Amino acid sequence: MHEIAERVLTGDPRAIARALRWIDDRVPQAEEILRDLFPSTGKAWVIGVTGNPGAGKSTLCDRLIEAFRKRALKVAVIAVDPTSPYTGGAILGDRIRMSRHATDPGVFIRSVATRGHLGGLSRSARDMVRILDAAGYDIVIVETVGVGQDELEITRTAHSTLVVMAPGLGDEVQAIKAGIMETADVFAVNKADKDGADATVRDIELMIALGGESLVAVGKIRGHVVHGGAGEAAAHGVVAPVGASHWTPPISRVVSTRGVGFDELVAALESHRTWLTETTAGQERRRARLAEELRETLREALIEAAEHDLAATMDLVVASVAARETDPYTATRELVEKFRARF
Ligand SMILES: Nc1nc2c(ncn2[C@@H]2O[C@H](COP(=O)(O)OP(=O)(O)O)[C@@H](O)[C@H]2O)c(=O)[nH]1
Ligand SMILES: [Mg+2]
Repeated sequence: MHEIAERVLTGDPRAIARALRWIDDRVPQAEEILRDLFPSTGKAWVIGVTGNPGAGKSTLCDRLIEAFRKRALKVAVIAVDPTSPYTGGAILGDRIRMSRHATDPGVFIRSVATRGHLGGLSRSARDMVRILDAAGYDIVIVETVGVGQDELEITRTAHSTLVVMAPGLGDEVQAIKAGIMETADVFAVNKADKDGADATVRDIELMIALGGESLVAVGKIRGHVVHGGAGEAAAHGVVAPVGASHWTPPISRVVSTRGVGFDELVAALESHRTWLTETTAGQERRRARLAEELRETLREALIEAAEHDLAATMDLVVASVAARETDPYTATRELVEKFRARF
């Protein structure tokens, strides 16, 4: 076993930081470590936190850390931030908002820059989660910066996705339409101390109620199990009974700046975790995610191998397609056959 992997297993923060950096930089040792550590993963509960910038995600994460620490659980946070000039300060902001936990050995906080490596980010996030999982953190929180497609990808690596909404941001409904509904396992309406929180709750309830069949269909395709038409239960923050085949996202009102409503929020998250582990639908979802990951890594590895093996032939084939001696369709089929013949 790699020395760094061994040290990660003992929870050594410096080894953890090193391993995370290797993943971020995509150095070859990263895969070696991930292979070594994989058998020791699968224990942590991974919570994705997403929502519009300014909704209060970092402030809320700080309170979640507090709530889980009170329950004697070790917590790690990965805050994903793009290093754009507009949000460059966000990294520092996240650190500051959670800084009171910096000296607690049961808490590990790390900001990750997106650096524009789009699709690769969800893979990096997933691999980083595995390091923290192997290192013994009971809870790994992944805070994303916004609600775009990338963020949705990242939260899909989570077991439970918490969508943070807040009154007064104006585009809640837009964000919901953008695909958040099929990702949300629990909603937090933050800034419940401000006017408009009730309206935000109603918006979400409405979207859940209107979601209906189309959401269920989309959710299944994406490996999520979403139940529409159950606004009634969600309306009162009632958590769906364990054993239900569908999950209805509950809505919790919180005031993150003051730490109000967090017992309810943690209870809502915990009931989702129980649903995941104890129902067939939940177990299927976890399996679907792993299958998806495997397909993704296989696709990448195959493309890489094929491009490598066929590099020499490619130039010739391109030339003969250009000369109209063959067509791209036949050429592709012949290249695939040539590649397969190697096995
Ligand atoms: N009134 C009020 N303000 C809040 C609350 N939670 C966060 N904020 C403020 O909202 C702003 C954005 O918070 P932040 O956690 O950085 O949001 P993020 O961009 O989603 O991570 C900060 O000024 C917070 O102090 C809350 O519950 N009530
Ligand atoms: Mg933040």
